[in-house]
Order: sequence, then structure tokens, then C-alpha cells
Amino acid sequence: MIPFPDTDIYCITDSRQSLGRSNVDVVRLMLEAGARVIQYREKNLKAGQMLKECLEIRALTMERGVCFLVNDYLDIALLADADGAHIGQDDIPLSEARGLLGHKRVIGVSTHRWSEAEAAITGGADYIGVGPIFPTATKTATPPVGYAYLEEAAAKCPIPFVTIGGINENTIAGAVERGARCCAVVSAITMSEDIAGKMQLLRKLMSEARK
Ligand code: 3NM
Repeated sequence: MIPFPDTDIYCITDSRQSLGRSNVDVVRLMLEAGARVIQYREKNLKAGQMLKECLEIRALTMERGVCFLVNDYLDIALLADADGAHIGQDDIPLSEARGLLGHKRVIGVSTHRWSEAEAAITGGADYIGVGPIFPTATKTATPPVGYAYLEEAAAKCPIPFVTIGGINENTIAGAVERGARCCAVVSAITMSEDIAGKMQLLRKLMSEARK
């Protein structure tokens, strides 16, 4: 299994926001741009199609030693031999997910407040998502939590955390200045005509904001 990497950008798919490109094509571009972790997140396709895409993405990520995680679908994560899964607050609980995936695979948990982070950390999550920091068109169910939770996570979180929600070229520096070390990005990357250029820009803005 490829472990969760220490990296700056955490790339997430979304076929509804990919300019008509398939998730596999988008992932290929993310990998060419140097992505070290890919999360397959899909809300539109049927399970059979998702598994097909995940098998292809597994082969592509394996070639490059890139960590591959599947959002929500633990069965697909296992069938595609992904490195792990990402679960939300309303998905299969962490303890059950761990039982299915075992200890060699990575499990990440979305959190929207510190009490959820504490539960995920105590429950043995490998990393947590912290967000949504800014308003996002990708996931509107949870209102933005703003900088307060990011700053709290940056100060207290003993495991890796990824900052998520509305991260783009206008917001990324502010997030980094408030403690974001790894930023999870959907639409700013998947909706870009030039995925490599966009990732390069986001990385540059992150490294400038760290100085
Ligand atoms: N999870 P974008 S926010 C998938 O807060 C997701 O847990 C969130 O999409 C959370 O980069 C979010 O397009 C959407 O704003 C992120």
C-alpha cells in the first residue's frame, strides 16, 4: 500500500465539473502535473462504471507510486485495491470502515468542527479533512466553517489534515497563512482547461504564502 503522503495539493475528481473529460482523463493530467494523492469522488456514475474508472486510476497511480483513495465506497476501494478510502460524517462509521479496510489502508474522515476531529483522531483516522473553509459550489450541504476551525486544527491536530472547501487561486494563500499545509481541491483543478498550469500556480501561491 502507498501511504498518505506529505504533500501540498490533494486532488479530488468530480465528473460533473470536468469540462466533459472523464475522471480517468482528469486524473492522468493531475498525475502528469505531479499530484501525490488522488481521491476518486464521484456522485453521478453507476457503481459498475465507477469501479471501471477506479481500476484504471489504480493502474495509473500505482505506476507512479501515488496514493489513491476512494470517497464513500469502501467496496469499490477494496475491489480496485486502492490505498484507502475517505469517509464523511454520515457515511459508514470509522470503526466499521477500519474493520473492512484493515490497518494497512489509509482512512480519512471529513470533519467540520474540532469535536468531530477529536472523534476521528481517537478512532484511528490516518488524516482528517478540515472544512469547508470557504463557500463551495461542489458541496453545499455543510455551511462554510471559516478560518476559526482551520486555525484550531493547525494548532491542535496531531495527525495530518487537509484543508478543503472553496480553495482556489484567490483563497489558497489566506488558508496557508492560517495554517493549511495540504489543500484539497476539486473544482479549481477539475474545471481548469490547463490542469498542470493550475496546479503549478496553486503550488507557487502556497510556497509564497509560507515565507
Ligand atoms: N468536502 P471545491 S468541502 C468534497 O468540508 C468537499 O468536507 C468538503 O470542493 C468538506 O474544491 C468539499 O470545488 C468541496 O470547493 C470542495
